[in-house]
Amino acid sequence: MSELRVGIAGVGVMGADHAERVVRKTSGARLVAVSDADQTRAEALAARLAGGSPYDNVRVVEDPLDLIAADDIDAVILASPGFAHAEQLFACLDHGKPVLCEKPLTMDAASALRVVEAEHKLGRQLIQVGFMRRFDPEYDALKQLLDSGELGRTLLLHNVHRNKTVPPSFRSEMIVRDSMVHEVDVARWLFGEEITRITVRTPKPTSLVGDGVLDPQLAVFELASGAMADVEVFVNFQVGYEVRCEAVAERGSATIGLGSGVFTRTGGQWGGAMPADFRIRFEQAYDLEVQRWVDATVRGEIDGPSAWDGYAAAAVCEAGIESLSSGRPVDVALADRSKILG
Ligand code: ISE
Repeated sequence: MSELRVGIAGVGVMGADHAERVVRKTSGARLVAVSDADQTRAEALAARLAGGSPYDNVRVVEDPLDLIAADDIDAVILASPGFAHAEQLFACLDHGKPVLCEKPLTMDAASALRVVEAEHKLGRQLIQVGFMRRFDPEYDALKQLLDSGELGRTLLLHNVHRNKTVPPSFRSEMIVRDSMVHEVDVARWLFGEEITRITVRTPKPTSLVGDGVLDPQLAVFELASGAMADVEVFVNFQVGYEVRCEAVAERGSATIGLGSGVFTRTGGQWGGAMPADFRIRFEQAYDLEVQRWVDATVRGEIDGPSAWDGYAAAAVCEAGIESLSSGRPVDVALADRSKILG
């Protein structure tokens, strides 16, 4: 396979971004087709990409399942809404199509586990989950530092995750499933172990979004070894996009996410710009994620978070949503990995 022919299902904010990325920044891949529940949006995107050959023939496919089945599509990027993922992932597995699936893998742990089992039955990994922070150079450097053992064993993570604003449709549960899920993955990845318990507490909510949305949220994750991670997620922070992570280890700590943008000191003041959203802050991570997914897919592999990682995150978020309403710690019900994957 010399050039990977890619189809994208769902071209809202993230899918449209990935379409541009595949066309303009990714080598060894070619965007063949897009689909979206909003046909007009898909057509507008295809027209926008039609600036010059060879991309002036990106076609719009009405049904995402037809896009997945198409003979001229080798691999799929799923950026459709989370509730559509399960059906589309099963279709990818049925057709043997490698897929880069935006998070969440699916909406609940039970369906995510069915996806893991179906992929395992096929005997090869076709699913990679879009936890793009693993490709961010700062997170990557932090992971390497912690793994080197230079700071001793890692004991704690403190995380901050703030969006400037989110659409009004963003409910309290989505703060767990769509935003906090990134820290769930970061904690599992940096510690290299599973989260066994989660507590989500809700401080006084911001008055700037009404309708009972519990924002910000504070969560504590407990990991199998007894290590812990905390995170403040505040998705209507108003100022800009901010993601920080401090790892505390036996012989020191390391922080990332302090220095995005130009930091100035002048006229008795210091400061810098804040990115408006995650597409700017994590642009390099998304670029690397897609390029490495394309390269690995051509080799017949995945290179990043697996279906199991997507399932484990879904199981933690499900427990987190339960804790969101009770405020109490909830144990994570995770299937036995060795029994499922052998
Ligand atoms: C969004 O869907 C993302 O995935 C961003 O990375 C996250 O920071 C944001 O809170 C989510 O809404």
